[in-house]
Amino acid sequence: MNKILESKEVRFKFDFSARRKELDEQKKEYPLSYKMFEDEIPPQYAIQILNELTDDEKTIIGYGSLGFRLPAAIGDVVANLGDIVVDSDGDGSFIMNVQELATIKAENLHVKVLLINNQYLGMIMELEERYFKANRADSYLGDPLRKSPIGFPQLE
Ligand SMILES: Cc1ncc(C[n+]2csc(CCOP(=O)(O)OP(=O)(O)O)c2C)c(N)n1
Ligand SMILES: [Mg+2]
Repeated sequence: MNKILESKEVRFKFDFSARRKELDEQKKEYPLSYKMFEDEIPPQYAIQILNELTDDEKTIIGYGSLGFRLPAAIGDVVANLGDIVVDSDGDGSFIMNVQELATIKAENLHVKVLLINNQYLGMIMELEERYFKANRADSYLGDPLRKSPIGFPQLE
């Protein structure tokens, strides 16, 4: 791989300033807003607090492919890309590669996890609500009988 990269003279550019500028403009145009529901923690609130508690430059989070973020966070720690590495993950995404907790333990890596545990493949549930009369197709992640919802351990 190294030889290929060298021979093709691939240049890695880590200058995200244009994208950051674009995002800053979008944030002004579409400021974050959400409802609070008594004891429930809206995911937007959790992410907002994460942003407040950490410095954007040093916190690495992932978007998009499920199952990607936990292993990606491991890679970030190993590559020493951030002082604080947070895997901010949905429960559906997290369980896709949950075995990597063993890697974190074995290698004693300082990966933090902010788990948005809503017991659902939430985006799928929204599509079911909108287009399929709320007919569920394995989007619920808990006990199918709903007697005892699954829980996640308190990770420290
Ligand atoms: C590897 C992969 N498989 C399927 C999808 C399609 N997909 C997008 S969001 C989603 C559900 C995500 O559930 P969760 O991680 O719990 O997040 P939530 O929407 O509940 O916040 C799925 C299945 C995807 N993005 N990546
Ligand atoms: Mg979820």
